[in-house]
Amino acid sequence: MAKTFKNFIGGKWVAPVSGRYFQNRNPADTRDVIGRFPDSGAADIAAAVKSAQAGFELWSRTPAPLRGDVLRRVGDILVARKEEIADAMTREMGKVLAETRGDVQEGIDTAYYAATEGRRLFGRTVPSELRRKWAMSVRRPIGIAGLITPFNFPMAIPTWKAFPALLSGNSVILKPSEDVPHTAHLLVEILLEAGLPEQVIQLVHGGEAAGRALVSHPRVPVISFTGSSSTGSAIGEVCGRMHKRLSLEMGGKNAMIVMDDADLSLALDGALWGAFGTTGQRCTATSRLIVHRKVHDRFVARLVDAAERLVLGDGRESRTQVGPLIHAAARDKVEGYLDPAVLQGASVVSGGSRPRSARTANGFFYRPTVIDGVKPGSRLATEEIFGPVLSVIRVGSYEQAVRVNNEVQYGLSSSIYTGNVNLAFRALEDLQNGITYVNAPTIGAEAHLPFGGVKQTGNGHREGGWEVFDFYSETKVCYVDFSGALQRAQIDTYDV
Ligand code: UN1
Repeated sequence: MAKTFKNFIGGKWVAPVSGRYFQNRNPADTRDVIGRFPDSGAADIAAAVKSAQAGFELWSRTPAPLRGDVLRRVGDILVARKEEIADAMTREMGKVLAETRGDVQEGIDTAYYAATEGRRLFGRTVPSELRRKWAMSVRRPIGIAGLITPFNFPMAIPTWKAFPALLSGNSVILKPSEDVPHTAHLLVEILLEAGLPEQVIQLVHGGEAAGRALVSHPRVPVISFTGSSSTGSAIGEVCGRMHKRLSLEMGGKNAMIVMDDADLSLALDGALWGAFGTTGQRCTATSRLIVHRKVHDRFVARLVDAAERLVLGDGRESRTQVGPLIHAAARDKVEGYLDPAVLQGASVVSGGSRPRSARTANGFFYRPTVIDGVKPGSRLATEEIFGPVLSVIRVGSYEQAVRVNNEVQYGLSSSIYTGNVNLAFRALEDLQNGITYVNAPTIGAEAHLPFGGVKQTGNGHREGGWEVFDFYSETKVCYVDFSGALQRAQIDTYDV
């Protein structure tokens, strides 16, 4: 019998009010059940909000450096348990161990970065236009932050959101993806072990019902969501109506540009890692390869050869290079793009089918797929697939490459491989993305820099780095007049 997990609400591990649970299975072998997790709803969210309000009262008054100390201990525990968490994460999410170790590391980096921010959280002090008067700004906590996180970075993304939210003095309600509830459970255990006061964190498992209740609860003023553009729009409508602060991190259709003067071996390594790492299930995944015609045939031939040799399997086996997709619907979606009506004459030059081996028989595997001759503007060139599918688009010039990169609705990351320093810098200006890499693939953002995209990828906020603290704190301006007399701004100084 699979283990039954609970929500964490009101300082206790509790069953969902409905008494309903869902199963969490290993995507590499669906016979392996990780556990049963609460299928929560509005009543669980209401209880979580009540507790989080009490948590906020306490935590918002705790000095920021002390809040940081808790996060430093969280980082220390993550370091000590890195291997064990990576193993559990691969079991529930599927990506290979090297990547789940990286995922934990991203949480560690985020913890230590947030911990030190506790001794900065800078405000500003500026001169007043009046004599004997000070003017300054400070950061204040906001309230309860509702965090809705996706499956592809089961540890890193919850930490990106929760750690800066906590450091800024907010309490947190975390609603993780139904596909990776176990990693979230481990994270909450670690926060408690590190000394976070119990009511400051609530963990509510479940799907749409729980998410919807969280987003629309009037006592939750801050929502941060990473996931699909359609869910992001639905959340945005509610938050707009309710005047909530909302950070959205959504789709991508990231391109790698390979110019005719590129180091092709370097670009090949980058394309394989960018397109097929995490089985293509990153917001930042390389989904389009824009290749200069002078090197197109040579480069695609090498790419196909290397893609064919990638080893699929259980991410916990050391020879595995590519794990499964997260669930059947994700694989069905990928297969839909291989339909001749969608291909529109483009040719599948590698992959394009499920593997046929005993190792992959019980999981949601799909072969790394390269599709050549994709037309700019077609579905394969513009829609996010979130799977191991790379669309190759041939171009004749740098200008055309830029046009193709920019013509999609998304704008998360991009990359250019070139030996020409002037072109590299031009690309940094010309490519319409939140992140652009030179001679590196479209994935691999670091935790201490702002992360996010332009256009339909997001709504202008950034996660990570220094900017995320703007999102999770309110700016309060303080004036102190110690002149002992009424001084009127705009009037007294300029009175003639
Ligand atoms: C995501 O796919 O949502 O830059 C996040 C990267 C990772 C984060 C990806 N550090 O690829």
